[in-house]
Amino acid sequence: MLRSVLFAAAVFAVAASADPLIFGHRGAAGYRPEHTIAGYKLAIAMGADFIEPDLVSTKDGVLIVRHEPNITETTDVATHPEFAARKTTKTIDGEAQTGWFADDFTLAEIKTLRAKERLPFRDHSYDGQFEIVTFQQVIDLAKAESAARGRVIGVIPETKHPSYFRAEGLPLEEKMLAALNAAGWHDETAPVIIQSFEVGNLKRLHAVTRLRLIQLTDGIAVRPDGSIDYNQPYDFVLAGDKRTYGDLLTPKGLAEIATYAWAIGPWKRAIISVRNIIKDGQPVDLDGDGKITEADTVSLPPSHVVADAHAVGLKVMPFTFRNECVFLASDYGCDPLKEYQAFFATGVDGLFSDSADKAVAARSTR
Ligand SMILES: [Ca+2]
Repeated sequence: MLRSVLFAAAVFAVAASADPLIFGHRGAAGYRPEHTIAGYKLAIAMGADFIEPDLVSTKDGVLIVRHEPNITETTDVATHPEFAARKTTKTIDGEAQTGWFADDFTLAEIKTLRAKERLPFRDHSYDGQFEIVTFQQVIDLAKAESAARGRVIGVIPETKHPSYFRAEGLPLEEKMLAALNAAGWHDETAPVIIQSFEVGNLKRLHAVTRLRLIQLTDGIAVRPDGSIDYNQPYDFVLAGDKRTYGDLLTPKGLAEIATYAWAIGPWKRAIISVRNIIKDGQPVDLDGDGKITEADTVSLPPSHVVADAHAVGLKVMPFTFRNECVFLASDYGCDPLKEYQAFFATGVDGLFSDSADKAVAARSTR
């Protein structure tokens, strides 16, 4: 009797919970070059609730959407002879990188470039077709698509390398907030969530805006046994704070995040990790393709992160979900719907997907 009552209560709780939000990661990065209007439009057409612009600054202080200051891999800049002399080496968050950087180009110069697909195994037929867009263009698109479709399309911008850009004299946060406020978005009722892998800039944003904030947490790698090797927020490195993202995901760390953020956006391996099968001291190539990828892993039981975050009032929205078999643990049998369903079952409140169509399809079968 008691058991059946508990079961009924559990069913009610699941039925009453809100649908997890689907974020179109960099647009529809599984199908179109990332951070392009075409990609964002496709994500919206596929049912994404929010579109995700990553923010970096041009030399003249305009926010454009790119995943990193280094635009070498995602634009055709290397094929422009007039910019050959701009190739340089910079240190970003402690890492030396060589290439072309958004903060060495004016917006007018950026507008002469075209986007290209980053990953070699994805569709390159759209390379060279789409311009690099500003944050304002993404806001305008979300508004226009919301009006045209009669449903609200949210925007979930990420401040990329905020300490780096502030040190360069091109801080992101003030301009981002000004653009969001000018769009009429001021508080937690707005279809806006602001992301950062750094902590300090989110705390400063919390002091000046009521817009929702999401603390991203990263990791370097999954060890063969499924434990995670965690790195640090870069502002912690600069401040001499020794804590890692793993520390932020403890109950104590989550309680601190809850003082300034609405949600966490963890690397998905903090929620469901994976491990290799070890034979003779080596990981077994389960799919026999000659390479060790996530396809050669098996999933571990979910961690306590979702429950611990919910216990302090934080939503949980992990990244990144992708269709390709090399990104899917072997127990999903190369069916991305099974991965989404496994994560939805942990109680996550949203997720970042390169392929919003699959995420929406999986959500509809919850
Ligand atoms: Ca393999």
